[in-house]
Amino acid sequence: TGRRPRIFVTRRLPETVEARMATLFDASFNASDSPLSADQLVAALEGHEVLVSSITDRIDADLLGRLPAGVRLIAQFGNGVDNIDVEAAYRAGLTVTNTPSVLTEDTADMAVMLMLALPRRLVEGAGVLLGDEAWPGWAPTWMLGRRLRGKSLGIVGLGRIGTAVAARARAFGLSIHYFARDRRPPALEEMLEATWWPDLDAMLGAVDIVSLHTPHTRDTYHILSGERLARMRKDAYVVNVSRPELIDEKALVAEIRSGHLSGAALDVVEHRHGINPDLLSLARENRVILTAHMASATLEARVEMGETVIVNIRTFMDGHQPPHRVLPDGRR
Ligand code: 8YV
Repeated sequence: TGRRPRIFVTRRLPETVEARMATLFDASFNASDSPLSADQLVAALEGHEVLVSSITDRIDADLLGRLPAGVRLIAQFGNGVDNIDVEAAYRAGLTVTNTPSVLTEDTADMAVMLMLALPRRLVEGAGVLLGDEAWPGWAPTWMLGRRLRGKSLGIVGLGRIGTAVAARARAFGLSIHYFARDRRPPALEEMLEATWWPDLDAMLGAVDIVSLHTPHTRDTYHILSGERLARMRKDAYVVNVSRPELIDEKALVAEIRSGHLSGAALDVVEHRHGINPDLLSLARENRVILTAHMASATLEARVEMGETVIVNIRTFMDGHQPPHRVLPDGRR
């Protein structure tokens, strides 16, 4: 049925995804392993209708204003779309889609993995046998961490991923608390035995672990501000597999340094101007675990993300509402 959609893909994707895209579409790829600059992206999009973007593409109002007129769809390979000015895209008549759901379980696994790794000193323990000094062997007070069972978990944002984290955390004996603007359905609360806190400050003072599962928006920037981190319980932990912008990193470092917080496990950190050296020092001292934005990095998730991008493109190009359209706040 007619011409094949002309798509441009900004990053290399798993082989099977690229192959399917090349079969279904008139597809061009950025063949390098690095993101493109704004100028390169604008030039590359000439003659294309669809931009397949990733978190490493900054699609702001300025770039949107410079896009070739034929571009009609921005199909993000990813769940979060905070790299895209969705409001400006909407006003420019462009459709934006994302790939939710398929990465939920893997991302939740990563959050729980970090939640376990931190108090049980996994990274530190794994390093001991590889160190320069010979391991002296077991002792009764060797490598003592803290028990997870019986602690309380405060989830910020009980959406798809937050819910999947809660379900796992229950199996580890954590009690579930959540902050969200709107209370979630009673059936979900009952299933998770979850307690709703309409006031984030109040929840922060009541839980042992805080895990962030909310997108980065204007409203959530530094949602864990210095003031809020100071409100957390002594010896509490922070886990973040969402976006670095949710935490005031400097304040987090200070709260760990002062001995108020026990530590943090972060899959996402600010790195545009290099990673905060104080955060790296804390990681070297094993008070912080830093991983390299890999919560959805399974082959399965990345292939399914690619397939979701394909479905979004096909339905849109066939003139239908794509299944995962992203609208600006307050629009339907
Ligand atoms: C991706 C993510 O690695 O989907 C997201 O929001 O952070 C990750 O799953 C990345 O965003 C790909 O664009």
